[in-house]
Amino acid sequence: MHKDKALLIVDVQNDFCPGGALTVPGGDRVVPVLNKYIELFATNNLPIFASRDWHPKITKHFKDYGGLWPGHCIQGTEGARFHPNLKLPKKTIIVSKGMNPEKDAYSVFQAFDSQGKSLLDILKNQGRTELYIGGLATDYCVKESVLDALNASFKVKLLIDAIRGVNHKTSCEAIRKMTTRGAEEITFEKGCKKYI
Ligand code: VGL
Ligand code: ZN
Repeated sequence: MHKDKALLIVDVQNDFCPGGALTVPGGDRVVPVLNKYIELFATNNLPIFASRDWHPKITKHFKDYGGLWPGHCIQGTEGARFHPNLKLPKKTIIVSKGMNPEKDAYSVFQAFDSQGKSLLDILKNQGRTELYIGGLATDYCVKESVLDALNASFKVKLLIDAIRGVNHKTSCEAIRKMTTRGAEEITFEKGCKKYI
């Protein structure tokens, strides 16, 4: 049965796409590919989760307050919205992270839904054991999310055709680390359709 699977779309938000405050090169190119995964999961009645970076205006995550990054994905702004071409179904479960002004939070396992439930609790309640993970950015949120998923004993399929990184070298290193730890690389054409 397929019921153990879920799609997890990481941070496909305007600020991480060209023209955004923290552009990931080619970030928007994951959108049409993710739309194919979305359609496949939706037609098979499998759950779709979308995480978003959801920062307060003032946070230690931002350069101005001691962190690494220019301001991005500030709650309620256009930059924090999902890319307009990402076709998320109404049933998509949206989880938000990065709200604590004192802490960085890259992994989706630090994200919560609108009722304050953690992603891990939701997945466990639903009995999901296998996560298909894609989105932005390969070398930060995708990497930390995949490693946390593996540590929590999920099987992970890394959607290699639907991720993009901030930096080429660190993205290559991230992919190596994720696969070494047990994530399996798949593409939509090779690997996805055959399983679902
Ligand atoms: C991310 C840098 C800063 C990400 C979030 O979603 O990968 N990267 N905040
Ligand atoms: Zn952030």
